[in-house]
Amino acid sequence: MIDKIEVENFIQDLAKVAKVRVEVAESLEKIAQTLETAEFVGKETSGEFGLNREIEDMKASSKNLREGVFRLMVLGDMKRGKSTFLNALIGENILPSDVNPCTALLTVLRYGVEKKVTIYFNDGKNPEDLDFQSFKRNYTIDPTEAKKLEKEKKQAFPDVDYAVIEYPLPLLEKGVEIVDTPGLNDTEDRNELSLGYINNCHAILFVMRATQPCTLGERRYLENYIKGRGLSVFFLINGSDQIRESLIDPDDLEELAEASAKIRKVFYANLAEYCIVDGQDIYPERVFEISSLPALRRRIKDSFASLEGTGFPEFMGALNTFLTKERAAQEFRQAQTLASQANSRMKEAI
Ligand SMILES: Nc1nc2c(ncn2[C@@H]2O[C@H](COP(=O)(O)OP(=O)(O)OP(=O)(O)O)[C@@H](O)[C@H]2O)c(=O)[nH]1
Ligand SMILES: [Mg+2]
Repeated sequence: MIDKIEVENFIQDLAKVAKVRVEVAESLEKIAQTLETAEFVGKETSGEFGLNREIEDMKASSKNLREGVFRLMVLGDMKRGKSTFLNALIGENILPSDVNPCTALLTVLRYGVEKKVTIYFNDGKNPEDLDFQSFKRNYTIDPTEAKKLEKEKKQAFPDVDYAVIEYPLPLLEKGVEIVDTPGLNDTEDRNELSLGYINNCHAILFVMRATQPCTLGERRYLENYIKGRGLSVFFLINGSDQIRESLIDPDDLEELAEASAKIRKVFYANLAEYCIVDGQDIYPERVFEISSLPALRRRIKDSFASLEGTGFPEFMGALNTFLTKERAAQEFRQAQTLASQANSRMKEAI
């Protein structure tokens, strides 16, 4: 009986959330339309306000709310294992990953009955469907090319907007999408590709390396791009298997425990402030030590293999709680942030 009441309550709550979602979507759309009119009138008279970005972001967010899309963005410095983490999650080696700079496109992973890749262009060209082999071959940059482009401050595929991979992964049902991004680096122009998409996402999976705890660059990205955006951030401390490899004696368990404790301390000192939600410290629900490569290897051999010891079960548990319990609150928080950002930009422009 108790179960039945709980299920009914749950369904009622979901219906309420769906209703509020549409209301918030309509409000955002109205604000965007009003600003669009203001831009149009301004253009004819005193000049534009320069709010096109805000208008686009609010329209995208309104569309997401209507369609029930919830987007998680995988972000991090170069070579932290972002693509390997996603491949491990899928259980197949689909996203390009390498020791060399590699991911060159924003790649959105969404639910589809058939496995499929589509490239979307920004120059009016029709979208291109291709197989996974051609996707890896044609849209991965080699290291010399990457260095050259970085020097020239050019993008690898300037005519591509993003790629979409459709995949029959249960996690992606119910409108969850995960975005793989090119690694951040110190070229602002290149980062713009990943960071420009943040406002289309609700939560961040920030991937770091256990053996390079919180580099200066990473602290800067968090400070400049993540703080104060109303985003929920999960921190994935990847490559935890490498701590052992880096010891003088990999079989010395005491040395391993000591090294791990030291690393944990550094992460806690730097990440704790990003894990305070409504005044509460929820660090254990936001920071996870994972080993993506061993997890991927196990899943490629056997898709039902246990991932015990790789940190994946713990992270997946927290992500599931987040997606079922906190998702709606996060969606509304993000809509509020976008509206108030547009408000302050408008005031500045006036
Ligand atoms: N030992 C170990 N190696 C890993 C792990 N995760 C990733 N790697 C390796 O690290 C290298 C980089 O991995 P990627 O997944 O391409 O990293 P990325 O962050 O997507 O790189 P960019 O897209 O170029 O920024 C690859 O050689 C992976 O095999 C891990 O958990 N353990
Ligand atoms: Mg990558």
